Amino acid sequence: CLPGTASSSAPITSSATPTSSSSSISVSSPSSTSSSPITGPTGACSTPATVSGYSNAKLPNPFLFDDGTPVQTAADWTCRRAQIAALIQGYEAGTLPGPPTQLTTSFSKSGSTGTLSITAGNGGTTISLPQTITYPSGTAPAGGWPLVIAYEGGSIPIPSGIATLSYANSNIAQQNDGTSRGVGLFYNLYGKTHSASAMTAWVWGVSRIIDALEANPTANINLAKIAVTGCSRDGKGALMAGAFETRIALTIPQESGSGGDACWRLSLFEQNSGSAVQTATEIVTENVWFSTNFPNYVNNLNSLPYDHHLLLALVAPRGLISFENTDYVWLSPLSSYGCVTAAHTVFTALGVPQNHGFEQIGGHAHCAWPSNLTSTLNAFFDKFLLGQSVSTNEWSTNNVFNGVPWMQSNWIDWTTPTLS
Ligand code: MCU
Repeated sequence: CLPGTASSSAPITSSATPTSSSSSISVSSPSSTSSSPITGPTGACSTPATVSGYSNAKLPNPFLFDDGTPVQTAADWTCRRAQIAALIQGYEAGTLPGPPTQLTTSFSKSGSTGTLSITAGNGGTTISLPQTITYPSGTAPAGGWPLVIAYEGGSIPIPSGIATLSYANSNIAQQNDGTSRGVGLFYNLYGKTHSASAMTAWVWGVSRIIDALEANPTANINLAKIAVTGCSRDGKGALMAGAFETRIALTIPQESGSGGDACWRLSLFEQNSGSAVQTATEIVTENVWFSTNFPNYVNNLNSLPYDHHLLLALVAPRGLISFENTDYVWLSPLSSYGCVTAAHTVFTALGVPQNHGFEQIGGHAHCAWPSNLTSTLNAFFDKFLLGQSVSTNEWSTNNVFNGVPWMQSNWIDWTTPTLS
């Protein structure tokens, strides 16, 4: 972690009557990234893992298909979104598997604590990834409790009336350093050499938690009101979960910086402009957040037919609010701002710019929550988890980019269509 890391979160207390349930299913459906057939401009939607010969120094246009034809409708976006998801897996994330061949789950509750047992099997090998849910007190709203899945517990204050699940993502895939490659429950199931990066393995785990919640209605979680959050490396991971798992209603990456909110091309520019930021060439040497394929591209970023604005755009039209911290140059403040600005064009094109927020300030330690942002955060919770009709037009930066100006026209060369 960066120097000065701290965290805080509001305690939640509750009590409830004991309940239990269980479910065991065998599944063979495809992953959440490649569900029912999608049609593209010429019929079937082609989703290659890579685009050969691609070269672009600017941020790639979200509104062009891989073959360069324009994205013009919301249905087109469904195909374009599938293309982007395939590209991100192909270049930097590795393959996100769908559900395992066997999934056995059960739920029991005692007081305010729910226990979700999850056993996943894949041709003989099984792993167990039990989860604990902490429930609010009182009577659940119609449809069940909203839930925040917080990577390693998260570092944001969670309002009352929301259940929480502290997700031990590092047990699913370890993230100590380069020696963590292939270590963790996910790799016990799929093998040490599976192409999924640690962050991709974490997404798989989040999806299994939601599978288990679906299979156990006695858990009483509102499946339409699930949020995910995490800070720093776990903020990068939370963004990946929101991007790939469409059952998540609200994604809250906190201080994710490079590898999260930031774009690879912009971080390199920021570094070349004299700021000591984290770049793609550095990040692949530090940890196992990206696939073993990504180092093949980090010295030729122009060849990437995507950048992280398109990872962020995978969340659209669902809720997304990113928080960044300009006190830490390593997080790439200019890159994060430019990248979310580029992603915002997709939310605008889909008619929901207010579903995408961004706040970037300093004055607090890395992953410490600045209380002056709580009202922004709560607006997103109110709208996406608590069923309230509130404004979420939350977008600001303190423009502390260490003397490097954000020159939008140098990076964004598209106009934003209306996709309807
Ligand atoms: C901001 O997230 C990371 C960063 O990418 C790493 O370079 C650094 O080592 O750790 C940060 C972090 O996770 O801090 C808690």
